Amino acid sequence: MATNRTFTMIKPDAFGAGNSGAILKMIEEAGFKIIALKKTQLNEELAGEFYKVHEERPFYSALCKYMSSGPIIAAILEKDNAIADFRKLIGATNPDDAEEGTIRKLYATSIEANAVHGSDSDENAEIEGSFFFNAFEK
Ligand code: DGI
Repeated sequence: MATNRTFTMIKPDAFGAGNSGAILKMIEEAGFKIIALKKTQLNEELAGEFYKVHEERPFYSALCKYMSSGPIIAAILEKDNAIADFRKLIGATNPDDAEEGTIRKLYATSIEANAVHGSDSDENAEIEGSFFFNAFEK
């Protein structure tokens, strides 16, 4: 995957609340092009694999349960400076700390149910995108 790409998920809280359309609209209006997109649902094992880097953190088990608790939308996005610009658009991990107008400020309900995922590096964007999409889909 090119370095101008990032990977996102609309998490179970935001999907369940019917906010997927509004969030995708914000993403497109911010200049991101949708390269790949699917609705799916993780089970705990797959969520555990996706978040393996957090395996030692105290919230890991709760995070895996939460991320497999309902449908999600997974997407690969493209834009110049995609990683940094998308992290700015979604805001801080904890919605209490997120800036006004960010996706998490608008739609997240807690540090765990924080509406969206955004990759934190080019390398992780590639790994995470490939977790959900094969070579023909991206
Ligand atoms: O890159 P982020 O999603 O902003 O944050 P991260 O990579 O540090 O953590 C991944 C996810 O794990 C985050 O979106 C929500 C969850 N998380 C992070 N810190 C906490 C947490 N969940 C709980 N319950 N408590 C935490 O302190």
